[in-house]
Amino acid sequence: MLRQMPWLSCALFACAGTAIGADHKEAPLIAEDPSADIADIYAFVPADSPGNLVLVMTVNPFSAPTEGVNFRFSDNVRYRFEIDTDKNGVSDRTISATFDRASGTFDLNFPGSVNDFTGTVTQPTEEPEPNPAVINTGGNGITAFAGPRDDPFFFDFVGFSRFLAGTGSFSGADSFAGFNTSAIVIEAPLNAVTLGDTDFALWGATDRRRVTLRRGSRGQLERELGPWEQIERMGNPAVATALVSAPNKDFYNVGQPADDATDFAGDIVASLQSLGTNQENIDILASVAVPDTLKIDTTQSTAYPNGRKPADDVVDTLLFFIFNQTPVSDDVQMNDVPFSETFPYLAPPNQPS
Ligand SMILES: [Ca+2]
Ligand SMILES: [Ca+2]
Ligand SMILES: [Ca+2]
Ligand SMILES: [Ca+2]
Repeated sequence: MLRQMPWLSCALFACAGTAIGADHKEAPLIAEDPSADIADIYAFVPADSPGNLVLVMTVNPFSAPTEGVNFRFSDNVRYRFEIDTDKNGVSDRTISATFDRASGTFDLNFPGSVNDFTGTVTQPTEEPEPNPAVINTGGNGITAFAGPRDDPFFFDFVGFSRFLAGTGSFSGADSFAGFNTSAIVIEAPLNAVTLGDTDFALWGATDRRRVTLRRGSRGQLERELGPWEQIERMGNPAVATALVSAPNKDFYNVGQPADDATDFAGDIVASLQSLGTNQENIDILASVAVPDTLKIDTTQSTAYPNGRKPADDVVDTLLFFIFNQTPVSDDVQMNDVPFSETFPYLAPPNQPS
């Protein structure tokens, strides 16, 4: 299909000088910081618990199973889900996680702190079998998991790159197959997330603390922890990777969704125009991506772009609108390993044999 689209240009996926994914290594600065680099964000209503919401954040993209024990959450990163109940691009409620490697635990913080609790991290291992998933249970029916999982994203980006280079096309091979990520999965009653709003938006972000190391007046070594500073964010797959221009990708990551229309809509529209997307479909994609938040109406079934389930073929959905509602597929329709029907929903990590 893509061979018949000569107007397809390098604006999509190929010219960033970074790897290509949903949000994997999408910008120069965050690509150097894997444990804070969000690969994907998901939000969905689980089939067997319609009053609940599941939130997923994956980091450490392209974790190789043979080096599994080196891919962990950082003690110096705060992992955030921002909940935007009135969909104006300004956060109204925050759910965050911070990690303590020495104790192997993570602290989950909920709005108003009433549901805060500490969980145990599922540790990576290089044994042939992964460690069993530790499912942590807090008050108010909240469950949480943090640890290695198979990367739930699927896409033939190699085929796409070869097509753009004029040397090949889609082969149906999932470029993310066999790689892991570090995943945070939280399932909570909707009232613990939104105070009862059923139609809202959300995004993920990571912060690092500014750390000052110095020698004190008596010659002692001192370490001072400064404020948290946002270094990464993600709402929809492929927006930062594909539609924000290369010079603006780092700026996008430190920005706020409320500013997206001012700061990045021009970039996004120009990228789509260069791909031949017409105004009708630019308007549809802009309603999804500007501001770059994941919208979800929990009274409707989850299917991207109404929320996002791990199984949703988001690449094909985006290609459909980018190419003016022409069905286009990378021929990868599902993840390389089955998802679980039950918490934590993502597949266990790939292990070295
Ligand atoms: Ca990222
Ligand atoms: Ca808001
Ligand atoms: Ca996978
Ligand atoms: Ca696909």
